[in-house]
Amino acid sequence: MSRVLEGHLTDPGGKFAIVAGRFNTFITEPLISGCEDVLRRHGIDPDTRVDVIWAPGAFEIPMVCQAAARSGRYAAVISLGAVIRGSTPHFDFVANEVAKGVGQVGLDTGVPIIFGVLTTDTIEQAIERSGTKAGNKGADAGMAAIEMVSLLRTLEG
Ligand code: INI
Repeated sequence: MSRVLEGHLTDPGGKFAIVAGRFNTFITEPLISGCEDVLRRHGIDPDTRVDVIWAPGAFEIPMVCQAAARSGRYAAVISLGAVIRGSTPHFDFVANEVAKGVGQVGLDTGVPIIFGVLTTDTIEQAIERSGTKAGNKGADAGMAAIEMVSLLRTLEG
């Protein structure tokens, strides 16, 4: 029988940072609420253990995540943003940079950085994923943060 190592969905302790993009706040605010709600329901009080840090837009999210991770204050950093396709190639540049950058910060710092940035073709798709019929990706990101902190503790211990 194999030994199975996995993260648990119980409070792993420590503080959490949510790094959110101000661009498309009508989407990022409900993502933050969903994330805070799931953390709270797992025993992590947002008033004392969660900091929300605003970046101007998704493009800047990786650099802010890097600063938060390097501060040593957080068990995990959760990135939340909304990149919505328009009629110019701008979407592709922003979407590619944020995905690549967030992944890189996690590997460089060893702090779990969760990717909760929506990249959608339409505003409707973003609305669906921020607390309506396709769930709330902010809540999913909060769960992934708890699981990753727990998993890394298991692997390190
Ligand atoms: N930022 C977003 O977070 N979402 C978007 O959809 C978006 N679009 O499409 O332009 C966006 N652009 C701003 C970008 O993230 C930077 O803040 C800006 O270019 C300044 O560097």
